[in-house]
Amino acid sequence: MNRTMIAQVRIDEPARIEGFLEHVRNTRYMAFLVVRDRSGSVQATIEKQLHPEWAELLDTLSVESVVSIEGTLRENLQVKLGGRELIPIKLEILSLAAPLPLTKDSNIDTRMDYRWLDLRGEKERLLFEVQTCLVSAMREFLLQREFLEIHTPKLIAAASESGADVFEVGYFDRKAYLAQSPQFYKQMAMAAGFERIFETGPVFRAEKSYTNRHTTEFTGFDLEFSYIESFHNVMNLEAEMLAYALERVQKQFGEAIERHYGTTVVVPKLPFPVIALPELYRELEKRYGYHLAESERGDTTTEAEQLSYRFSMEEFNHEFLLITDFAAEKRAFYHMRKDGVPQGYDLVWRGVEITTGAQREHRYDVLCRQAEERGLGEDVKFYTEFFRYGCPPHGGFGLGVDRLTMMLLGTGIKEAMFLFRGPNRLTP
Ligand code: AMO
Repeated sequence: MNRTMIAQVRIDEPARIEGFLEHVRNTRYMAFLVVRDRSGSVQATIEKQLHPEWAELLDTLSVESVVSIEGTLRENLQVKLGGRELIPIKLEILSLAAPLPLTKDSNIDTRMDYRWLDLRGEKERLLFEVQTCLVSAMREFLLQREFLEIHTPKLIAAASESGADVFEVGYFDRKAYLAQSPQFYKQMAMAAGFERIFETGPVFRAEKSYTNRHTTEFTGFDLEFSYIESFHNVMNLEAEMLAYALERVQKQFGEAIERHYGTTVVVPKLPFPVIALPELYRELEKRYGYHLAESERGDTTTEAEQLSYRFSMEEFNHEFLLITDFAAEKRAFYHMRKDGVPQGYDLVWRGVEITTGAQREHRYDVLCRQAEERGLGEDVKFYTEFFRYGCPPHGGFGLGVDRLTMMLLGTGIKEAMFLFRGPNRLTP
């Protein structure tokens, strides 16, 4: 008999189900087994005197073992789990579980040590259903607009964002680096005439940060497109894409997210509010007494990002805030500048940065000059070459998928990733 998903089993029809044992209650005359697969759970009810041959097996059964049960589903309104129970005629243990090292109250590090057990919960599974929905909606949005999906190398010859925070790896008899961003290659695709591309893939940062939003390896959702007039085209595309994806998530999972995570999914209104960084600092000081020395105001701080959520809600009734006009020395050398001001932005959602985007400098001479100012001349020569033989004006952004998921559900970054990587964590 073929396996049937638990949610598909029909009353009075024989079926075979397979799954984990969520709960075992073995009494003198009766045994109750709650079996869970990816579609749901059901109780199997065993009248022990009808199956003396299972006595020993039932005594050994432990929670989270994997079982296969054949039987017929009957209606029984006394059963709490959906008013139905499976009456087994065959019972087999496929894999016996050792006593569990994890409880509901285990701390986050123990949960990470046994992540595969932690992930068996309905709440944890939901997170990945939501993430799948989110990423596939973003992909769909871009495919509808004729973007190509590309896959760029993660082993590279030069640091892609800045010399600091880069992992060095042995590469035969020389050194290579793990990509801190697909930045160089998504721009190469513009020089190749692709016009519109995106990529979702691993991004590495050798940052010794121990916050709930930093990790040393994350999933980036990056895109780049040509023939833009300014970085406002980039901001608008991102806002539209996020509104599209969040609407999908709200429809499919809004209720479940509310129930499991206590967070409301709000479909953001378009356009997203925009504010220049100096103006934001003036507002934060005026409204909340947040003071920062003038010399520090070229970049956002963690506190400023957090406060900007309050500001954005009060001023615009919007969870998202686009921040522009950062100081040139705080931004990457490849950002286009206009009167010295980088033509880029950060997108902050519920007080945490989720994206950096910009129009790029596509003029070869200007780009080389900006690279040299940072002492990057030789290292990035392979990259500046992309702009020597004609390249359209272009821009794009990099969005952290883990940050996006975490802000959507209101978790920390460790829970929002399949497997977290940090300065102290390389396993499992
Ligand atoms: P940036 O360095 O801002 O920009 O990275 C883009 C986005 O990636 C996420 N992110 C992180 N997520 C988890 N842990 C980290 N340590 C971490 N660092 C960054 C954030 C961030 O907004 N090349 C540019 C993008 C571009 O201009 O296209 C870049 O990498 O969500």
